[in-house]
Amino acid sequence: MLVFITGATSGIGKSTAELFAKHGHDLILTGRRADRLNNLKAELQNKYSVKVTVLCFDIRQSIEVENALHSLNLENNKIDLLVNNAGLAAGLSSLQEGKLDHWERMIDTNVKGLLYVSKIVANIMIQQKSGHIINIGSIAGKEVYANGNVYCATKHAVDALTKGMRIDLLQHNIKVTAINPGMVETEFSIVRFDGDEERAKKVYNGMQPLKPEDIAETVFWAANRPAHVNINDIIIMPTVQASATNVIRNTGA
Ligand code: NDP
Ligand code: 8X3
Repeated sequence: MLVFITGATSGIGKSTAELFAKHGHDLILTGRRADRLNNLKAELQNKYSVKVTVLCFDIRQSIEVENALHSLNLENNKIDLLVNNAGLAAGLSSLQEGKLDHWERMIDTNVKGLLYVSKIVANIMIQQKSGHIINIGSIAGKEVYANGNVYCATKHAVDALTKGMRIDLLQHNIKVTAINPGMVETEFSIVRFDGDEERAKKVYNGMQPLKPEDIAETVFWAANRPAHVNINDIIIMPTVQASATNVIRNTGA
């Protein structure tokens, strides 16, 4: 299998890359941090003898996405799986106090970036007459929570786009799946709070969040169902989380 994963420099994308490499699959990995991409490429190629291609680009820039994807030399290879994972939350504040820069980063990355990559890869898959697209959504795409406004809107957009893609690509034998995690400990909260690691740590205080490996295993499972089976939608949470905001914490009090 050839697996294309966006946002593979960290967290869920990186764990997913590691798991597919461990199972012998070749990879195309993307992100902005070239050093991390190159280190991961070297590590996975040495450890698992798979072929790893890295593409360094900012998913918000449609020209960068087009140039990077058109530079791919697929030869006789097919892209079997696209994992649309690159994404972020920026800020956690009321709409009236929100920062335009945060909103633009989230909308441009989570919605427009996902669209730029999906259009090109979907056309490759149409030529191949097969493929599978897995979108990493969120519980924030199923529920709205206080101060989550724009992040929740972008993940609701991912939910809608997943359904739209599934309908549009049905006639082309392309599966479309959404995997929607609750709390996963990655660099997500550090990015959300603009690098404030102390504040990020508090998000997971007294509770056991999911690990990025848990989501990687879910992606791997969904990608490895028989040809006639498509997994439409999964919500996956830590055992101590029941909804976006209902979390049991052991604070030691
Ligand atoms: P991380 O911050 O650990 O990873 C995010 C990845 O996205 C990085 O590889 C980053 O690469 C990439 N990325 C971000 N912005 C851009 C950009 N402009 N261009 C290219 N790549 C970009 O977070 P997670 O692993 O947690 O997040 C992965 C996905 O999971 C996101 O879509 C997130 O919304 C979703 N999610 C996360 C949850 C959580 O609790 N952690 C829960 C539910 C969903 P680089 O910085 O190198 O560009
Ligand atoms: C990330 C999960 O609850 O912070 O998508 O929105 S949450």
